[in-house]
Parts: sequence; structure tokens; C-alpha cells
Amino acid sequence: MHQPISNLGWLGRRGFLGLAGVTALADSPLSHNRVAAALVAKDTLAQNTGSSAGSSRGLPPLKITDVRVIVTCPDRNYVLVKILTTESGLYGVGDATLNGRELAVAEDLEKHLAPLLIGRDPERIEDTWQYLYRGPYWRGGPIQMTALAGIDLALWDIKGKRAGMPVYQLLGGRTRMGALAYTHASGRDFAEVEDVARRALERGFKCVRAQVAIPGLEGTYGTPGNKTPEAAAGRVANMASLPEIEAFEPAPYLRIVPKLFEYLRAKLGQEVELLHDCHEKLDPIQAARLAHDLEPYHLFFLEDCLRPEYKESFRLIREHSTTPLAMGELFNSLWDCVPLIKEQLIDYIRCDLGHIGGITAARKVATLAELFQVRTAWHGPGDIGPSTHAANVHVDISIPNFGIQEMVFFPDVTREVISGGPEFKDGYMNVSDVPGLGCDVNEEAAKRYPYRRAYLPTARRRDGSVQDW
Ligand code: KDG
Ligand code: MG
Repeated sequence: MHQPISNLGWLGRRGFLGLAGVTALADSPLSHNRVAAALVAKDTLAQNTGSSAGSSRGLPPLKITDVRVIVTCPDRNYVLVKILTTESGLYGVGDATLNGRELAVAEDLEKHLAPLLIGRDPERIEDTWQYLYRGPYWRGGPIQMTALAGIDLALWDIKGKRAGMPVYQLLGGRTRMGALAYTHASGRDFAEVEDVARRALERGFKCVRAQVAIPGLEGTYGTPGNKTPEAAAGRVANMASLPEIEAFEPAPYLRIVPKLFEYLRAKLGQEVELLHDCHEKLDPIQAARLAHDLEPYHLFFLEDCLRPEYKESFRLIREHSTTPLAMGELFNSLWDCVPLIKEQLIDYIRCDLGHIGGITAARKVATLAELFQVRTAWHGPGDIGPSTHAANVHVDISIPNFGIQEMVFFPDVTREVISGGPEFKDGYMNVSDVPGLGCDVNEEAAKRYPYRRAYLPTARRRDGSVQDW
């Protein structure tokens, strides 16, 4: 019978969700898995009779033998996908982390997607993407697209390893020597934001995203509240096991943000690039006013002003302001990006590779954006794993229309479980030339950090009504 993966007792005993392999799963008493495996074998047979079988430099045909889904919490929760192949020692590692909904993705991967992968040729990335996206009829949504991204990254990792090349070479090779990066400076008041920003500049950053608390309101997205900036930097392990409630009011927010940037320009000068994240919480006319009021401070961009449903409302902001606009971290469909890009309503598209379907999806978004003079600014928070950060940078350094890259420094405990990933130097991110994406997972270490339920905060207005966080 179906065993719910969210059974925390089972999770607690195992410490992580490691499939012994879908080979084992197919042998299990779960009859639906046996049926799925048989169907897949049939589908795979059809695919592998094509001329592509074994066409990689005369190497023998490759097949997927096992898909392991690893849920672990080294500082915060991550869902990792490890795909093994018939070639001894050849496997790929992907990241399928969706903050606050990790177990839903893990369940989708284990129960629905893994059985479909066994026996397939891992080199057929585009075909697998189409098969998993369009094949099941039900398509899209953050859970499915995150699961698909995890698989996609693992397949690109395998392809790079088999080719003996870093993934950026497979994407066309370098267009730049590094990816311009930005970090976060947040504070309870202007002086604290300035202090954090100065430390970032000393560390080599040329671009800083600034967020400040709204006086009189409990918690504001991206600010420390009562915590130190470090504690608030997004460590899920510190977050509540039920959502914290934050307060938001647009009027004081719209008053304080321009003042913050007036202050920062006065203190830090013109050279530093400044950014700000509205986190999808404004109405169109409020966003238009904020973008207009921020014009004197020449932001690099104003991020995610509106809820993802309201793409056409970006026209209103454009009519009122020349502040550059970025949008997209909540998108989970390629088609979400189309109207904003083709009408040139934004300047930066900032999808999350881990939530939109991985590198295969990002390449298409980037190419569409290139044709309309829109640049990329892929989402890069701490709640996606190092493999997605690596994928970001492999794409960044191989496309012509890269804009900027959000990044975080992972703590040692995360690196103990997931090694590799991009490195920061003098304001830029880079990846090494190791074949594949350059990340690996230590499955034994992962077991030492079992999943811990954690939610993002939710926000309410003073009158108690729900507000976008
Ligand atoms: O899980 C939510 C975070 O990824 C998001 O709040 C981070 O807005 C974010 C950003 O710009 O990094
Ligand atoms: Mg954001």
C-alpha cells in the first residue's frame, strides 16, 4: 500500500529519504510501481532504438539505474536528487528544494518521477524534460517544476561528467570571465543597513541589495526584526515550526524606502550598485509611485514589485518611471516570462532555475530575453542548494545577456553535506572547470541532519487581513 513519505516517524528513523533505488522499489510489494517500471521499460525500449544510442564518442549506451532522493537539513532543508547510471561511478547530483514544501517535492520525485526514469538514456535531457513535463498531462506548478529541475540538473551533471567538461562548455562556452554578484544588506535602521553594506563592499561586492525594517511594524521581508542580521539571513533551522506572522503596511513602507536610498547614496556614494526587493507585496499604483520616487538614487533594479499574477500591470509602472525593473522569482512556467519579455516591461528576468525546470528551461528564457534586450538575474537565495547556484553560474557565464547574480555564502555545515558550488572573488561568481556542475553530496553526512519542518513567515495588515509576504 501507499506509504506516505510525510510520515515523520519513518523520516525520523531513516533520518533522510533515501530510496534504496527504484530497482528495489520495483521489486517491492507496491504493485503500482511494478506496473510503472514495466511501462517505462516499454517507453525506454522505444526511445533507445533510435540512432542516438551509444552515440557519445563511441561510448556504450548509458541507462539510468537508480534515483535517490535525499532530504536533509544541514542548517536548512534541502532536497537532493542523485541519479546513477550503468557506467560505474557515473552519477549526477541535482537540487530540488522548495522552501517550506520540501516533502511534497520529495514525494513527487520518489513516487511519481523516479519510476519513469529507470532505464532511460540520461543523455537525452530535452526529451526527458518534455516527457516529464508534457507526458503526464498534468503540468506545471512549483512542486512539479522543482522536481523536474532537480532531475534536469542531475542530467546536465551526468552529461558534463561524461563529456569531461564543465556544463558551461556544453552551453556554448564562456562569454565572460565571471558573473557579477550581489549580496544582501539588511538592518533594523539605516545605520545598521549601512554597516552591513560597508562590510559587503570590504569583502569585494560591487552590488548590494538593501532592505530596512518599517518603524512600528513587527518584521518586514528581508529585515532582521528582533534578530541579528546574521540570524535573519534566512537560516530555516532558526525559523518557526509554524509560520511566524509579520506585519506590513504599504504607506510607511513607501515612505521609508526612498529615504533609505537617499541615506545610502549620501553615505556610500554613487559607485556602488544598489538594489531593492519589494517581494511581490505592492499594488500597481504603489509600485509605480515607489519606482518613481527611487529614480534619483539610480537603482540597479527594483525587484519583484507585483504579485506574479499581474504581469500586465507592469505597464503602469513603466509609464511612470525609468527605474529598471526585475521580476520572476515566483514564476514556475516558461510561459509566465513571455508577456513581460516580449513587451519589454522589465529589464531583468529573475526566474529561479530550481523552480522553473532547471537549465533546460533557463536556456530558453535567456534566449527569449536576449531577443528583447532583457537581461538575466536568476534568483539565488540560501533556500536553494549549491547545485542550483552552480547551475545559475554555468548559465550566467555562457549567455550573452547575463545581468547580475544573487548569491549567498553557505555555512560549513551545509558544505559538509553538499560540496562544491560556485566561488566568490572580487565581486564576481565563478565555477571551476571540473566536469559537470561541480557539486557532490555526502549521503552519510546527510543522514546526520534529518529534515526539520519549517515554514516561511506569513504577513498580515494591521486590520488582520492577509498580505503578501
Ligand atoms: O523562499 C523564499 C525566498 O527564496 C525568497 O524570499 C528570497 O526574495 C528572495 C530573494 O530575492 O532572494
Ligand atoms: Mg526576491
